[in-house]
Amino acid sequence: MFLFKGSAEIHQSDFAMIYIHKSVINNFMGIIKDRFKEQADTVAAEIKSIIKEHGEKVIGEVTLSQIYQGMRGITALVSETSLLDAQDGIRFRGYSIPELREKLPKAHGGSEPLPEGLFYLMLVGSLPSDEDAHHLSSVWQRRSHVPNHVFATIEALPVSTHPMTQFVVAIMSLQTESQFAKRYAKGMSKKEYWDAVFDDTMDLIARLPRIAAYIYRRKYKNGEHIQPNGLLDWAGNFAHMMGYEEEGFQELMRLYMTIHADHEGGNVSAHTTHLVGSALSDPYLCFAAGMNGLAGPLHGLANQEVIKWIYELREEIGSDIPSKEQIEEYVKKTLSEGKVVPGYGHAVLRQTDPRFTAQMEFGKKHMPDDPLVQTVWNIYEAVPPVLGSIAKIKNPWPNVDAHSGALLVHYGMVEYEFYTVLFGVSRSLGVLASLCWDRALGFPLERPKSVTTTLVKSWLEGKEEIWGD
Ligand code: HAX
Repeated sequence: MFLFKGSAEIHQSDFAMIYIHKSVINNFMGIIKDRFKEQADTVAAEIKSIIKEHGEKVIGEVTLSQIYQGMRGITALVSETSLLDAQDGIRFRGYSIPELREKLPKAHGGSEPLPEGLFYLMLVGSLPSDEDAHHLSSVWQRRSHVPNHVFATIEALPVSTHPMTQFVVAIMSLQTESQFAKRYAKGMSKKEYWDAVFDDTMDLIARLPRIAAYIYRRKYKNGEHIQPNGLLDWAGNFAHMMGYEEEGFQELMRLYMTIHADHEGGNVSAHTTHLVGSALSDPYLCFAAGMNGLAGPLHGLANQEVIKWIYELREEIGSDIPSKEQIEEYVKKTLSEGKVVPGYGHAVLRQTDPRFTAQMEFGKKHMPDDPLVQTVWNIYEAVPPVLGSIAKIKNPWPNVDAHSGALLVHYGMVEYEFYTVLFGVSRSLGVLASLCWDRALGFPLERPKSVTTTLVKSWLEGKEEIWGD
């Protein structure tokens, strides 16, 4: 048995030389679990007193437009892991992306944050030490075994099946391993829900890179699979299993897995995971549901759509380096055909997404002369003025998906249909940390009220009380 030593100076390169007993890892799991539970108990007590003293405080009002138009701006959820500001973008437990890139633990020799560290931050609520993050890498390595029937289930699908569908089917087949489902079936006390969800969360996150890499190699690399490397961190090993050994790509995966992890609670993948969890569906069922939402083109699938759109643009104008004027013309054509410009706009953000900026900085450092990356930057100059001139579009600025594909293509990952799976692996960190919080805080079944347009009309005619029962 191996992996790590229990000292603060542990590095990824040390892993090869260090053997440790399983019980030490289990003990560390216990430490994270204890820290999480301690935090959750404190917050649960605070919430109890907030509801007791201020439960009737009105925090907003709801208009008819809002219920007909996607519930924008209705504050209706509590999600502890991150908070989105329309101007400043996402903050994870108060830390912005630039702050996290500086403060979170890194792989040895690397300069991008380890997603393990972000997960710890979202789960426990405070920054991890280097040791915490590296130990989490080891815990996930140890729990990453994927049963054979999952691979057999993937193999039962036609290879042409979209990678996101393969991913969701694989997650569903892994549900056989749910501790929560097993313990619930045996008769588990409410007080233990969080504990079983915590265990499932760790197992599921640990196993996702193996599953995603399997789908990638199956679909695009003739089924020539690559065994995990137990010496690498979670994202580095994911890169390795997909067949990318370059340090730059591993660094990109660490950044990618960090910045895509969470975007507060109301986005489709996070909200769906949370909603399904409120029925006490186990984390596998919840996460698979969330991934079905991520697979939509207005959400996570936008990352594949961006690259597709750029390739079509290049083909149409017959050049790999379209000018800003040519891009502008193509944007107008896209709009005139009744399509959206992928990678631009956001339901909440009203500025350039800091996740876009982080990727742009990565591009400037690692590949400033790449023509596709430069095209992404030219699009960034050309698109906002065009979208900004259309009154109905509230945010003409790029979101996270506008940049990611070009960085992947630079390292040779050209199979854009796979990109949303990468997003999904990352998103597990945020939505499952949130699910642990949901169960630890004892959040109940979610059941908002819906109405019919007939009822709305009778409200407007004064025939029915809006606040009636
Ligand atoms: N291109 C063309 N039209 C756009 C647009 C864009 N990029 N962004 C918004 N609009 C349109 C909307 O389609 C809507 O038109 P209709 O009223 O005719 O339906 C109108 O402008 C108002 O939209 P909005 O209020 O500005 O934005 P929404 O909150 O309704 O939608 C979306 C937000 C992200 C769905 C939207 O901006 C969009 O479709 N963008 C392109 C797809 C995309 O990049 N999605 C990824 C978003 C980030 C994410 O979740 N990643 O996973």
